[in-house]
Amino acid sequence: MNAEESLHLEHLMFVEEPMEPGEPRVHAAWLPPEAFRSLGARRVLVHGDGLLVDTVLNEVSRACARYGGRVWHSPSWDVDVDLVLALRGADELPSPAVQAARSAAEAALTEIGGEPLGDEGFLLARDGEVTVVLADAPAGLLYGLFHVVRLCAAAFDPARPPEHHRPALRRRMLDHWDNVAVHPVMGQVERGYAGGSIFWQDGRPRGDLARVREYGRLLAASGVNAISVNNVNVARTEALLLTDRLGDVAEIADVLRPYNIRVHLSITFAAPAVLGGLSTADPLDEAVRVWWAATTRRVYERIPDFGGYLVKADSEGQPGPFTYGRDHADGANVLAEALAPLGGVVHWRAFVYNHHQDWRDRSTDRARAAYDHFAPLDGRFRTNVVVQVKFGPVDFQTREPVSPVIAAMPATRLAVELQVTQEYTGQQRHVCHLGLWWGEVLRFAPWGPGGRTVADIAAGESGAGGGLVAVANVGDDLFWTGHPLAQANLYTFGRLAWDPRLDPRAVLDEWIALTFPPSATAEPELVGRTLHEIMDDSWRTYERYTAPLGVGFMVNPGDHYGPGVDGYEYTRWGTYHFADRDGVGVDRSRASGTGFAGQYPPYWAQVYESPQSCPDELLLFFHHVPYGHVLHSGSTVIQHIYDTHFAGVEEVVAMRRRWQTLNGMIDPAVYERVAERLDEQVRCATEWRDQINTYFYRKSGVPDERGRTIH
Ligand code: GCW
Repeated sequence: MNAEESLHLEHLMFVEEPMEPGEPRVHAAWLPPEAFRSLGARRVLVHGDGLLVDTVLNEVSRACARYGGRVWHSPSWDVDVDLVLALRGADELPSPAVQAARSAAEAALTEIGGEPLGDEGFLLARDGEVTVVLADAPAGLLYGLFHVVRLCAAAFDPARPPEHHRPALRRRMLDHWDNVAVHPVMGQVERGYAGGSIFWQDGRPRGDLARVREYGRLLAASGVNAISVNNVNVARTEALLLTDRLGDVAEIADVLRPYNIRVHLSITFAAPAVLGGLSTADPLDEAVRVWWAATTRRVYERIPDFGGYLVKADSEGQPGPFTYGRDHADGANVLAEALAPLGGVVHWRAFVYNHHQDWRDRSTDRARAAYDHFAPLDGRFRTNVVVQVKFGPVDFQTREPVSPVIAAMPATRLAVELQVTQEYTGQQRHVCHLGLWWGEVLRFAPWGPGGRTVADIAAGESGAGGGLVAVANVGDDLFWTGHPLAQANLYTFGRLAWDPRLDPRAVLDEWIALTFPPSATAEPELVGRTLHEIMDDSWRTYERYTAPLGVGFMVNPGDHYGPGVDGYEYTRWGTYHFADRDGVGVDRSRASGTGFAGQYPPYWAQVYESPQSCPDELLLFFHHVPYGHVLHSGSTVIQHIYDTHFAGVEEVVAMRRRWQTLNGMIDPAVYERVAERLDEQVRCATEWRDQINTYFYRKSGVPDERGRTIH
């Protein structure tokens, strides 16, 4: 590729203008102008009114201005069009042809079941030469528009049958662990691997609302409809967002509103005392109730569509109801009562455990903690409380079983929390595409195969569930996510939250086609294939070269990056592997261990109880076994450790080789950034392999069957 061509590619992949004069251009992620080519070359009529309809209109206008199409806003036109985006409640259209297409779409809707489209759903149907998108509410039109963008030319295929889309989960939320003031240890963004915060900087708003708007656009195109704007660990400055600094939150809400994104806030449970000057934050104290009610009313005066509060209470040093001898239901309910008349919800996190454990104490098991705290409270939470449960019982490890809490609270609205930010999965220096893993989690059936799934529980009966939440992975980095390929994790989260049944590989295809649009990519097929080869299995590759068989937490303490086999073994955090000369793993059986396996409904309780029936990939999570234990795969535990660690590094080396074949075919800035990170991934994976293999060789004294180098 010559310099001119490469400049051309770069131009196509970035948003057209720097958002602020003098600032470098920010990568357009999955919404480069090129992704709008097919839409932008057409004649489009937008029919309906309202803030979100204006957003649709703006998007279409921008695309048409660039690619030569035309756009009309109804109703006074008698025109021929290729695409109609219409609200069902809006008036008849003057153009007989367009009105006929609209009526045909109505008929198609009746034909495919006629279910209501709902607040966010839409129908896409063809009539003759016209594609029609119908929605009951403006948000549906917005999602319908992005669906057309995703489909590209296929949206205009005459043979395309009508399709009806509505989100399976009502709330699809990202939690930002962004601090307003820089935290002395955690920095601007806790567990952030993409630079600073897009919202906050050094104790103040970052002030780049154009960037926030662009973020809202990206999220809307993925399906996300809620965010919390500050860290769940709430320090003094962040506490003030609820009161004195509420205006800063309102500014963000104003910018995100046109993209159907509601803003939530992490609050400190101690607020009545630290902000309100009360002598207590006891949730059953009358003055405390009154304070929460009044404070919440003031929030809604400023932000009428405010989403609600997110709370980490009695967890890792955050204040909570325990101080007053109350429980989590008491704590959540006082906030819920304040929010209920205003339409808000409380997300109350179930991530509660003893973080001052004595490693000598074998009776305490961190994996049990969330269930022990929360399952007994089922039925006690108000209906606008959502108990937010991490998908696994410990802490976002590369491999964990699904948390038993998810099946234990049938009378409570539950949200499942995932981690898009790659705290334990390579920190956006490693390629680790998480879609496959999330797909497995969402399809897991806690009562046994064929039963309701994790996604069903998060969706709830008729959409009343708590939804899906994830910790965000973006920052003020030029590529949003540090590692450009980590953008795919963010996109995939949104799409799976919209429809958990989607095949993560097909979602990756969407992301590839949008981010590397065929019309702007040399050899798009090769690029697509190579990206799949690199990304599809990358989570499993990461698992292979890090902690084996579900044991978890063999990371460096503090920053959680790189191997630290015994890093947490003698600490207070409750994350141990118990490796000795004979074997490794945590006995969590009922018969001889901590009893954690018994927290599952009978089917899985039985499967996990014995090393014979426990799936290989979770063996060391549930059992302490000798190194010679034979897995279902036929390999011994020790040989499995060696084999997977050698294989994992080979796979990363192959990833890097594959990436090199794309040099010159894609945006050079993306190419370089990923290339740099792959070098680091090879280095780090090698370190993992050598430390893990050496550690277990030294412990066990068992040599590698294949005689490879172990140090
Ligand atoms: O995984 C741990 C992280 C903490 C985080 C905590 C949580 C925000 O290491 O940094 O704190 O989880 O989920 O609250």
